[in-house]
Amino acid sequence: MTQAAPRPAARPGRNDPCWCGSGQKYKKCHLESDDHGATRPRVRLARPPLRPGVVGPLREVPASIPRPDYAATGRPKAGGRDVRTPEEIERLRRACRAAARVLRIGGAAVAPGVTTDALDALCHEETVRLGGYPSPLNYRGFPKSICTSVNEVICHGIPDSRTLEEGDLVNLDITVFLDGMHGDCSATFLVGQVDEAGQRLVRVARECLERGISAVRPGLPVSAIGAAIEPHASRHGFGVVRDYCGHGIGDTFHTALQIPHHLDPRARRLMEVSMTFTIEPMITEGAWEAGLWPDGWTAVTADGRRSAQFEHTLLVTPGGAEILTVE
Ligand code: EYF
Ligand code: CO
Ligand code: CO
Repeated sequence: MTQAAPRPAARPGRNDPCWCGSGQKYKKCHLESDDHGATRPRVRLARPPLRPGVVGPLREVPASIPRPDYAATGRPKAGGRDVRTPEEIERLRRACRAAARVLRIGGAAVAPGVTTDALDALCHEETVRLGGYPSPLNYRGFPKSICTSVNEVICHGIPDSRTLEEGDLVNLDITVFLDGMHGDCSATFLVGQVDEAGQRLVRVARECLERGISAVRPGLPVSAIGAAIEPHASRHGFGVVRDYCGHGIGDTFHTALQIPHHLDPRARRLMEVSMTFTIEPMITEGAWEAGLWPDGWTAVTADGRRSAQFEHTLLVTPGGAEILTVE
């Protein structure tokens, strides 16, 4: 792994090259995220900022495996219903079970010295072995089969040549398209020995997902989910990312339904029996504000502190929620 360029004490001018070495002008690159961070007290980070590695070529999926509509073009069709038929739910169950299995296998391979690209290869192979298509691959042009989000990366980290280091946090986000349905789950793993604060962040992120799931009930607005999550994160001094939400899921990867993880009273859509969506809170050690790497995919915390996330695909039942992304 190459060392990240440190943020300089004095900021570059708007039209100067960015401090991160991207080659872009500062105003097009880190100016906005530096501004977010500047609204809060600066903390000295225990580690250098993460820097992108080399991204390998697109992986092949055998022609015999059914693909989602965007596999060739990168452009998914818009829309998709949020309430599913019993037959659709059975197919979604199978996709979700496969995703949970791939996540378990990928997670077991997390260790210092392993590249995120090797985790991508492993998860890709297992997905294909199960007869599935790795949903992220070419979804809106995404170049890899899973997302690997390390330390300050909130989500959509691209697997690359960087090796995991002792003390890192890494989220593996797996979505499998199988039987015409997408099953989506993620978990954050500790790489070797992680400091107490990192362990607490991961524990609280898992608890936030659990609290969100417990708030699912037909007849309640989806805002009940964020209302259950945000106070738990706040109690621990953690932030809840607002720019990325849970989503309706089924025969499309993302329907129009959004599930905020913070308290957002505008999220008035009522939960209904047989609705399917994800809950995937991203919990930060510090500021909830996000920035974007110049690659256009990788979402990072604006202040460079760590983020952790867990995700399940859920079915709304008469009594609450059933977790579909289990083996
Ligand atoms: C162009 C992507 C598009 N989006 C969402 C596309 O729901 C997800 N995880 O739980 C999820 C996973 C992926 C995803 C993988 C690729 N994409 C990412 C980032 C920016 C973007 O805009
Ligand atoms: Co996911
Ligand atoms: Co998702």
